[in-house]
Amino acid sequence: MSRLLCRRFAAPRAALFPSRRLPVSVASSRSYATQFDWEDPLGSKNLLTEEELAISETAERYCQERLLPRVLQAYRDEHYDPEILREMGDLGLLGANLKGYGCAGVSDVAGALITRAVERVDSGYRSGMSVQSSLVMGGIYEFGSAEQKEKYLPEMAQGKLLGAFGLTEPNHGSDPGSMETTAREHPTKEGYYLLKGSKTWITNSPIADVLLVWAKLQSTGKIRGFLVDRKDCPAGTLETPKISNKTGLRASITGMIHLEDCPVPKENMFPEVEGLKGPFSCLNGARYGISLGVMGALEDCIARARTYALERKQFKGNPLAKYQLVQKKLADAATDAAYGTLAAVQVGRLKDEGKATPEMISMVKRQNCDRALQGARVLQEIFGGNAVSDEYGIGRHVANLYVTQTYEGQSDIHSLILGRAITGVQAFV
Ligand code: TGC
Ligand code: FAD
Repeated sequence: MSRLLCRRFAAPRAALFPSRRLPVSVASSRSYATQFDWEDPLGSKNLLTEEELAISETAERYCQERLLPRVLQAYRDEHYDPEILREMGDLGLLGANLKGYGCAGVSDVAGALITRAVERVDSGYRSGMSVQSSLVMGGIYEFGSAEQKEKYLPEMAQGKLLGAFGLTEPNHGSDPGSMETTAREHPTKEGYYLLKGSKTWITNSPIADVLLVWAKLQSTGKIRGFLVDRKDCPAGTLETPKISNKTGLRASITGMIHLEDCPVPKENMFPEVEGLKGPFSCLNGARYGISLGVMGALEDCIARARTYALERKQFKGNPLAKYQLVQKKLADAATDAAYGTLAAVQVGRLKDEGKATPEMISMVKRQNCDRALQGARVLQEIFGGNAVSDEYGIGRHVANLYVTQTYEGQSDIHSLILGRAITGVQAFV
């Protein structure tokens, strides 16, 4: 019999069937925490290790002290400062859950706590980091040759080499399997492929030193991953124009990738992985990071709306916070943030133990992005006309969260992934 069961059977009858007069010891063992923490309503901190709490605090401090003061102007100017990735590298925040190559080797949960800290400030800053850490470094770590890992990972971990991940094309977003970008054997230069095609909506592409481009090998028709090293591309074979005038994610930099028979050495191709398994495996890590990341954005919306509701007075000098409809908006959003956080931590724990499935990640990515966007949109109402001023920050989160719901698999696409897993019936074809 387990010790837990022994204790239960040995318990006094009154403990199992409590009367009105409970013994003091039983009453105190069933007592409640006195203080409800509106910033962590379901006590998710209790699920974290000391190390994870310390990492989270370091990341939160950096983000609040160094990123928050820059974001308003960066968003207005649609400017991304690559120095940010170098600062993150100095703190060990890049590729933090990878082991070796100068990476911190922390848990997946800790890695996601970093994304939450960054996204509390701005989803665009988190985007720049996710692409570097999960999509490019994660891809090289999982599928790169020993030489590719040695060559790229240490400098990427320091933010000295910047990465971009090129999967989406102008004609193929949700359906990357139909991509048109190709790689063919160089007709005259042995050991080289020529890459041809266009990618669009690519985070970091205008500033990236190394672009992980997914292309179909002409000889086999199979998708392969290529590390396109900008410094080695002859003039006119690689262009990465910036996409300007975005309505969301303006503090990140987004662009296209045009490849015009760009020569790439064979040793820059991922040696083994073929097909969509390659890019989708990279996406598992990034989608997981987003699931906790967007909870940071929602929490920031809650904090901002709560402060505003307490300070703004309408009708007989009452703060908005006194009104029931306003309280319900805050209660709904806080509940979504608390549930979403617990779910993301649980999936991260399973991921750390090798027990997570891609469908679990689809579930938390979809749910948390949807609830964060919905919550932010409703909380925006509390600000009335002032929501339209960028200085209140809420409109920026709403615009950003639309993008998080769209990229890395739009929410309806994740519904179909889940629907397929539940029914066994494929909805995509
Ligand atoms: P499907 O038949 O489902 O799968 C093809 C092959 O891929 C394997 N696979 C996975 N492997 C690992 N992890 C996953 N999550 C995987 N999902 C699928 C699968 O086992 C199969 O392998 P094999 O060996 O049998 O060939 O392929 P499909 O074409 O039917 O896929 C449909 C669908 C809708 C699920 C898929 O195309 C999809 O997820 N579409 C969404 C596209 C997307 O997420 N794009 C993201 C672009 S990158 C980006 O947005 C970065 S933003 C970054 C930032 O700024 O933060
Ligand atoms: P579409 O595929 O055209 O879909 C449009 C709508 O139709 C969506 O709502 C979708 O859910 C729906 N739809 C499509 N197919 C179906 C179906 N079968 N059933 C039901 N509904 C369907 N990509 C990269 O590769 N790398 C990046 O770094 C990157 N960064 C990005 C940064 C930003 C700011 C943005 C906006 C996008 C980025 N993307 C990136 C691209 C992103 O992943 C795609 O936008 C996304 O996958 C959706 O593709 P799409 O825009 O072509 O939409």
